[in-house]
Amino acid sequence: MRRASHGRFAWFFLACLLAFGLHAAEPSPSLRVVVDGKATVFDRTALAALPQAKLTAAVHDEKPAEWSGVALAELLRRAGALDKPLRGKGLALFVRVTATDHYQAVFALAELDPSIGGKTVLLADARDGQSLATDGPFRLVVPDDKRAARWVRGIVSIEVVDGTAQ
Ligand SMILES: Nc1nc2c(c(=O)[nH]1)N[C@H]1C(S)=C(S)[C@@H](COP(=O)(O)O)O[C@H]1N2
Ligand SMILES: [Mo]
Repeated sequence: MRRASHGRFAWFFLACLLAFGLHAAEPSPSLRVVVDGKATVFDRTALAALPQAKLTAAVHDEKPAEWSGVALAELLRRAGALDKPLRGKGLALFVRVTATDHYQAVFALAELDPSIGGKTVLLADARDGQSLATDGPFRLVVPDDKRAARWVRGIVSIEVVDGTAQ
């Protein structure tokens, strides 16, 4: 009798340990930003520490929503790109955004450089004050594009790629 209840306790203890271990091992949603081959990982906490931006925009004919997050140019700056106006070979750099479903879209880094294109591209983590669910945790919002094709959902990485060719 005694032994049985000890046994049950041991199983319960092991189950708790396993549940805790699995929970601790579950990665917090994050994205990789790669500049000059160097990766910086941003999770929600790291992104929340960057200057926050908001804008109102709609996908297709949907009701406009308020999107909030971090300007893509600012994120790239924190990861080591766009620290100064692009010149020379920098004008052939591009930014490749990759999603969980392997969807990919690119922007010229010059499009995003505030001294050149100054295009508004937001890395959003919330819509109307709510965290993004299936579209997230991070997606792009590109209000000046005519179609929402580059509003990449479920972003896993953002890489600055050298597009120069001889
Ligand atoms: N990861 C991922 N993002 C994506 C797509 C996709 O297939 N996969 N489709 C794009 C296209 S073509 C459009 S029009 C918008 C649609 O955004 P919505 O799902 O919020 O309507 O998402 C864009 N982002
Ligand atoms: Mo689309």
